[in-house]
Amino acid sequence: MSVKIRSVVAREILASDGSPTVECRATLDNGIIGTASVPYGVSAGAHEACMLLDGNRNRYNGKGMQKACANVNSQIAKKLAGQPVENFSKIDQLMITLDGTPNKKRLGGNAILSVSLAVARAAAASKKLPLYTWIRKTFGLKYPSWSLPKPMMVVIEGGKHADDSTDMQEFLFSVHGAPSIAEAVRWGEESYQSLKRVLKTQGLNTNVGNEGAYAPSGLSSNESPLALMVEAITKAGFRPGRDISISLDPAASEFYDKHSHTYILKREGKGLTSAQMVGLYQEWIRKYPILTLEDGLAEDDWDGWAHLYKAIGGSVRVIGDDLTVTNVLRVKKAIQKKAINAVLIKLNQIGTLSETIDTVRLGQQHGFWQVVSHRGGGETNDPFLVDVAVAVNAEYIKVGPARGERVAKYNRLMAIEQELSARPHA
Ligand code: 2PG
Ligand code: MG
Repeated sequence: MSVKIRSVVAREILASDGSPTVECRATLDNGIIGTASVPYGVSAGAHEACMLLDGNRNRYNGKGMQKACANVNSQIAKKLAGQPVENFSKIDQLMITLDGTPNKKRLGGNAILSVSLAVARAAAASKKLPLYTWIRKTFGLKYPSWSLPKPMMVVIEGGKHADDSTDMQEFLFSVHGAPSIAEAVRWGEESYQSLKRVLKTQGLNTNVGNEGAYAPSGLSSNESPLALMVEAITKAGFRPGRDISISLDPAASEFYDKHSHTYILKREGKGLTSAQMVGLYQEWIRKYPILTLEDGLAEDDWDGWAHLYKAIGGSVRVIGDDLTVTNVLRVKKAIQKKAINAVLIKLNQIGTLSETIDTVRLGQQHGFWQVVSHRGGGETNDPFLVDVAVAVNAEYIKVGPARGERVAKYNRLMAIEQELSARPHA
């Protein structure tokens, strides 16, 4: 007998920056309940699914999400009541069709995703399966075994995520040499703490930005974090490049000037062309143990990306984030342009679980790494992204390293590791 959706109810909750976001509770006709919430980004890409905001300046500076909640509680609730949860893709498809726009701007990507995730969680609970197992089964994903995602931790942040820090948004530790995930998390966190001591020794402050990473003011250049990070890894007792490497997410769309077609690096007082940016990254890759480069160029600088990939794709993973926005159409274009060999995955960039899995599948068919990511601005304590990353054997999760809403993800990942070691054939 199939299990059907009885109701979906959305409400505003607060995200990590103190502005509202959407939480949905899905109830099935067997009484099982699933709850999930959606995050949002501060440096969101222009091609992401629409986050529907109320726009009422008298409430949360226009950032309320009552309209998105109302769309769930009226139109979506009506459409989904009585739908069997076994056919999960149909549920997402019904919402996509009901919305009827290419970027979900009528009902809101935030409204639709909250329902997609809450129903998924209820469906998994109803089958008495861990969420990650349910996702793997439901989408017919076949892998020889479980291979857990490793931690990619933001340790210095700037750009839109902090004031008076680097122009580039994120400098990260990617931990790949550890014997287990719990150990990898420890190595990453100890290196993050070690970086604090290194910064203090240099007379730099250790205030943190949106994602719990240090955001020291007064850094002399965008390159300066790299040497500090290598020192921190070494002083923590690990081998740079062997145990822990460096990842970069400049989020270059944020400092690209469309009029002059240059990338404005205020720290250096310079404007660089796309080709000069590629040259800069090549130089850094020669000097530091860099594993991945995400959004090294702006989201529509396609020719620049092709050039970038040609120059460095043989030695590092070139990740699309704002470029590809977890969207099959954008990933297809990136494949055709030979622009990337890795994809950042953010559920709210596309707005349903099914479409997220489609994007992962396409990337994996091309041998691309999958990095499932938190959002910089408004995260919640919901660790849903971790279950997705586990279900698809993603190479990394980009999260953290500190603040409750971030460590919730690592705590979930470590719990899954324990669970799977107890029953590896789950
Ligand atoms: C990014 C993210 C997450 P935001 O660019 O990868 O770190 O930032 O959520 O602000 O877009
Ligand atoms: Mg990014």
